[in-house]
Amino acid sequence: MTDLVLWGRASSANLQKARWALEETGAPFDLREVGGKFGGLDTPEFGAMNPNRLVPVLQHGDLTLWESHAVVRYVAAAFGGERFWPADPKARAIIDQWTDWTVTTFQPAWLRLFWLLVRTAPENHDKSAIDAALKQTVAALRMMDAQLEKTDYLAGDAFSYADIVAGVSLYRLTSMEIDLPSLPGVEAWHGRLKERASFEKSVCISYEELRARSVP
Ligand SMILES: N[C@@H](CCC(=O)N[C@@H](CS)C(=O)NCC(=O)O)C(=O)O
Repeated sequence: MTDLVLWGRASSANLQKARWALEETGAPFDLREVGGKFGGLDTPEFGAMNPNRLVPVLQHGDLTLWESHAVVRYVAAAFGGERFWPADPKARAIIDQWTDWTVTTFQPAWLRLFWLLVRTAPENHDKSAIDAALKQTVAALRMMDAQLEKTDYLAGDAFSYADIVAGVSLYRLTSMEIDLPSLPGVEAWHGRLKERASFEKSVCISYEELRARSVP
């Protein structure tokens, strides 16, 4: 029995951030699947937990928390020690910098590409929109690559919260039908993340249930 409950569907990128952070700490938690094919976001009970009606939501005793990054930071503070969110202000500032950049620049680009390619039926694919989203995604990946040629992880030589927030993109980016340029720094970083059981368990998850099908 645990009083730590994570609500959301395993195929959600935002849920994956929270799940990965929890797995990193080893804190026992229950995953209760809601959202997507599981439904349940429109009930009064879910609305009382999260008026935004999105996943993830974390419950820990009397705390109910939504917004994936707030959840990751809470998990880090409550269970992580300094494992992926150190207290040192300068180290934390660089982690926050890469995290904020991911949320404002990298994530909108790769998620748009994912929506255009996977969540839109093939007959409705918009080639020019796909090309534009791919260009933005590659520009962001090149920025990450330049950093990852210098350091093992995004915010330095230690794994951090920034790697969780950016790393949830990797399974999708490498399994979508796109041509990515050679990015040795990003590829080496992906290899390092794959060595973490928490990454494999939380992120390397089929998204086929999200794929838009052609209408026969
Ligand atoms: N800013 C929110 C966004 C959450 C969000 O967009 N969640 C999506 C899944 S990634 C969702 O709940 N979609 C509805 C559904 O799964 O049914 C966060 O970071 O937690």
